[in-house]
Amino acid sequence: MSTETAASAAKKVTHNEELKTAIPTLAGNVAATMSDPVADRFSDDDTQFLKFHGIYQQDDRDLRKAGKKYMFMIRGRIPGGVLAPDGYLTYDRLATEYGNNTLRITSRQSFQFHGVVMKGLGPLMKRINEAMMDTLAACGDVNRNVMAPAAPVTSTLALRVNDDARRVSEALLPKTKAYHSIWVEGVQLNLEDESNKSFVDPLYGATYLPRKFKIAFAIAPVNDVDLLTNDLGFTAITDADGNLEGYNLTAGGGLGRSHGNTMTFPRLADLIGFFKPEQLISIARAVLTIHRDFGDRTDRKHARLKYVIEEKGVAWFRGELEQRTGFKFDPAREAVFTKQGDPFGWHRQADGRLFLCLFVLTGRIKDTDGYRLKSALRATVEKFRMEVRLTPSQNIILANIPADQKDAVTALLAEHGVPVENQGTVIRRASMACPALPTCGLSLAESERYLPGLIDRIEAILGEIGMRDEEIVIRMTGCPNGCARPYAAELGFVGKAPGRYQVWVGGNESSTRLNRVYRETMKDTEMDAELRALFDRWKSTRIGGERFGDWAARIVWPELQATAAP
Ligand code: SRM
Repeated sequence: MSTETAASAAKKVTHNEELKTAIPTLAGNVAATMSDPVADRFSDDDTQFLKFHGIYQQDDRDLRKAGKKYMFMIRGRIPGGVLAPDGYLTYDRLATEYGNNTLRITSRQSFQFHGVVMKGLGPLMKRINEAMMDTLAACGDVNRNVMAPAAPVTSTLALRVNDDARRVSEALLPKTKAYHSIWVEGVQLNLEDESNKSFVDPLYGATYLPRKFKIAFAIAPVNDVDLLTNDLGFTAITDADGNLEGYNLTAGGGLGRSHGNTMTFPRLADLIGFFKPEQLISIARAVLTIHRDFGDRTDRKHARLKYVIEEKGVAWFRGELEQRTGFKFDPAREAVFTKQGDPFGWHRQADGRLFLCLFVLTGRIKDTDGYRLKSALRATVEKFRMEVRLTPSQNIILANIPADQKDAVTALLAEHGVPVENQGTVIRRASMACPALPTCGLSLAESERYLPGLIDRIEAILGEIGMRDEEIVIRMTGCPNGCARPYAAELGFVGKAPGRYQVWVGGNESSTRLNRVYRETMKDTEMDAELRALFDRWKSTRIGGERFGDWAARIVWPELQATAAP
C-alpha cells in the first residue's frame, strides 16, 4: 500500500459511505415508512437514500418557529431538458395536485416540485413513472441530469448532440431495483434477501461515487450550459459540412465551496483532448470511474472530481483515462465560446418550423395577478402539442411549432398576460437565483425571493447613470454551494446571513472565466450606495462598450490583488 493510500485509508469514511455500504440497493427503510399512516417524515439515514431517488426532505423554514412542517422537493431527470407535450402536462398537473402549484425550472434543465407532503409523495412518484419519465439519480452520489444546448432546437448537429446527452444519461443510470420497487410497485425491497444484501452496481460498485457528478454538452460558440463548471464536458466538433466529427473533452469543473474553508473553491474544467463520437459512452464511464476510485470518501466537502484533478494534475488524469479506455486522445480542436444565455422570442428552426423562448423569472412557473404563466403554458401546450425544452438559465422553449400557428400561440399567451416580445428587461433576463428560503435547508440568506427586488434597485441606479440597457449577468445564491452558478457571473451575490451577501465580480459573457470576491460582506442597506459607486466607476473608466465583467476583471481585480493580505 502506498503512503498516500495508507494515509487516506486511515481516515474514517463519512457516514454517507457507511450507509451506502450497508444498503447498496439504496432502498433504506423508505417504503416501510411510507406505509405508516401517521409518518410525516423519514429518518435521517433514509433522507440520504431518498436523494438517489430524486427526493429531498425539507421543511418550510418560514414556519419553523411554530414547529417543523415537513415536505418534499422532487427533482426530475430530464436529459437536455427535453419534454414531450404529455410529459410537460404531467409535470404541470402533478404540481397542482400534489405540490405548491408551481414548477421550478432548475439551473440544470430539470423541474422541481416543492411543498409535496408525505401523503402525496407516493402518488406523485408513481404518476411520473407511469408517464414514462423518472426522477432516478436526479440527486445523490451519482451522475446528475445531463445538460445539452437548449437551442438551436433543430439542426442535424443539435439533434445528434441532444441524443448523445440522452444516451450518456441512460448509460450512467444506477441499476438498483429499489427505485422501481418503491415508487412503481409500492413495496419495500427485502433487505435480508441475499441478492439485495450483496448487490453491487455494475458501474458504480457497492458504494457509488464519493459525491455528485455532472455532465454537460455544448455547441460553440454558445455556452448556455456553462460547460466548464461541470465535472465532465463535451464540446461538439464538426466537419466542414457541419456534421459531428467528435468531441473535445473537458473535466474537473465544479463550483461548490464553503464560507471560510479555503480547501473548497470553484474550479473551471481543464481541456483534456479530442475523441471520436463512437468513444463517447466508454469515455463518460471511464471519467466517472476515476471519480469513483480516487475521490475523497472521508470528507464530503472535498469529494468532487475537481479536487482529484487539482491535486493529481491534468497529465495524471489524461494518463489514467487513456489507460482505462485503451486509446490516446488527439489534441483538442478549436472551439471558441462567445456567449451564454438564451435566445428570447420567436426564431426559425433549421427545418422551417419555429421555436419560442420565454423568460421565466427565477425559473418559477406560477400564476400571478395579470401574468398567469402556468395556465398560459398549460393551455398552449394542450392546444398546440409542441415539444417543451427547459434551458440551463431557468427559461423555457416551446419548439417545433408550424409557422402558421405563430399568431395563434402568441395570442393565447397574451390572453394570459404573457408577452412574447420585450419579455423582462435586459438585466432581468440575464439573471438567475437559486430557490433558497423557505425550502432549502442549506440557505443562509434569501435568493429567489430577494433577487427580483434587488434587480429593480440595480436597474434604477443604472437608469440614473444612463446605463439601463447594458446587460450584466447577475446571479444570486442563498449560500456558497453555487446552485445558480454565481461564480461564473459578471456580478455574483452569495448569501452569508439574512440580508448579507458576499459580492463577486469579473465573470465574462461566455461563462469561461470565474469571478473573484469583491466584498466579503455587503449588507442589504449598503447595496445601493456600494453598487452605485461601482457602476459609476464602470461608466467612467470602461473602454468603448466594455462589459461590466470585463471591466471588473481589468480594473477591480488588480486593485483587489494590491490590497489583499499577503
Ligand atoms: Fe444545488 C445542494 C438546488 C444546481 C451545487 N442544491 C442543493 C440543495 C438540494 C440543498 C440541499 O442539499 O438540501 C438545493 C435545493 C433547494 C430547493 O429548495 O429546491 C439545491 N441546485 C439546486 C437547483 C434547484 C438550483 C436552481 O436554482 O435551479 C439546481 C438543481 C439542478 C438540477 O436540476 O440538477 C442546483 N447545485 C447546482 C449547481 C449548478 C449546476 O450544477 O450547474 C451547483 C454548482 C455546480 C457544482 O455542482 O459544483 C450546485 N447544490 C450544490 C452543492 C455544492 C456541491 C459541492 O460540490 O460542494 C450543494 C450542497 C450539497 O450537495 O451538499 C447543493
